[in-house]
Amino acid sequence: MPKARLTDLAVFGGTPAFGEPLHVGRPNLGDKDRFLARLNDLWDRRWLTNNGRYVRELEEKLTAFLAVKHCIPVCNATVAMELVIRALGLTGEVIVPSFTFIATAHALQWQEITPVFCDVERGTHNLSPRQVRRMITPRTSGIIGVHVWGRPCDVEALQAIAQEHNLKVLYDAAHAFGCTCQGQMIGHFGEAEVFSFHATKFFNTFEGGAVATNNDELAAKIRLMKNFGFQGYDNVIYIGTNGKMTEAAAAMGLTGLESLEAFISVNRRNYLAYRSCLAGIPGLCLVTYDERERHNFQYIVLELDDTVASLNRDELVTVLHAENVLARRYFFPGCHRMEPYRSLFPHAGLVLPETELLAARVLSLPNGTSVDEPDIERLCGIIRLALANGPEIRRELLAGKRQAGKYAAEA
Ligand code: T4K
Repeated sequence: MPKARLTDLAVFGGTPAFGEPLHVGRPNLGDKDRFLARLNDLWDRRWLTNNGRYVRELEEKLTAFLAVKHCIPVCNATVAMELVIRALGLTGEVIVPSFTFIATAHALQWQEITPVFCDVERGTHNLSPRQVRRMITPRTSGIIGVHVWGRPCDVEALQAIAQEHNLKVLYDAAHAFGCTCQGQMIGHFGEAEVFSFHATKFFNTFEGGAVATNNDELAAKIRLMKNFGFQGYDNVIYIGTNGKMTEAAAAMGLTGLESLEAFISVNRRNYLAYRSCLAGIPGLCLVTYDERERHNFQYIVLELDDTVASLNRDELVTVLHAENVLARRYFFPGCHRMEPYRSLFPHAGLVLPETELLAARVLSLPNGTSVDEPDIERLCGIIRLALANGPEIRRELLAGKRQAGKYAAEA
């Protein structure tokens, strides 16, 4: 039954709309039997990792899918970024958005390179080329653009800035597998692009990632570096780490690739259902995807402008969580407000007004193959009901907080 009255809402004591939590980031799974057959096979062959048959097959398929020269599977996107940053010889300062997952900044700081947080554009949520120019210093060696929600950065403008200042550009394409930019698959831009195949991503290998590049020399370095620098038995010719993908992960990837188009079509169907169910709510807007490009439609991202809407983002998230809809505040509060960056750069927020605004307004809703249209209708009905009754809900939430405070004081 759709919720119609205020008292139906769980924050007012009603029964939660969903018996089981509805997560953001539930994995998309391919054909179980195909996956288990691959597991049986690798088990029988006793080949579990170290560039085995499935990793090589996955590499071939990814390279063909993206039509790039190299797409090298690795254990996760964070290590992939660390490898590329090191292989490119980045030093000093690298310009990155703060409106990203913390891994983008950590991949630099881990190697004692300073992430210089740059503001994003409100419309695209991506690095603002105009602001990038302002952050360049004599110590800058590179720029990391993040294709947030799979929507491409302004790759032309970033490339032009890089050329002008002799900087290297690489992209964190963690969200952007299967997406295009000006008709070209993401994977072709900058010196290299890094994908995440984490369980929560549109396409997953449990944990995993890949480095895509058209640069042969860079690819050769990455291949060495992800396997401790080994060239053949007993011969280490370069510094390295362990960035290898396992055979079980590659088996998952090969299985997922077979269902890729099905994942996209479910995501797109869901996205369109959200779009029609949420149309016309004052102060609420759903992030859009450019119709001329290919997208994976994985991210259902809302921006709630509380100067217009009757509730702010955090109040709406509280209402949804009470209903067992575990909406997420990606990327709150912004990397610059997390450690160690908060202590290192306590005033970074002063030059990040758009980042701060977005971090306060944005929320992500569930998508993928574990969500269907009736779920979406029910979920959007709650959002509509909540935003139509903002003042009453705000009062109730405040009263609840006061109660919680009172009990805590008594305890
Ligand atoms: N760059 C960007 C822009 C990124 O977004 C990410 C990762 C990276 C780089 C780094 O990529 P990797 O090194 O991870 O390959 C999650 C993911 O762990 C992370 O990969 C992702 N971005 C980030 C946006 O989201 P958390 O800490 O929010 O994850 P967690 O554990 O809260 O999981 C999210 C939800 O997914 C849960 O509510 C439950 C559901 N879930 C999760 C897993 C793992 C499942 O239903 N099943 C599962 O197996 O970071």
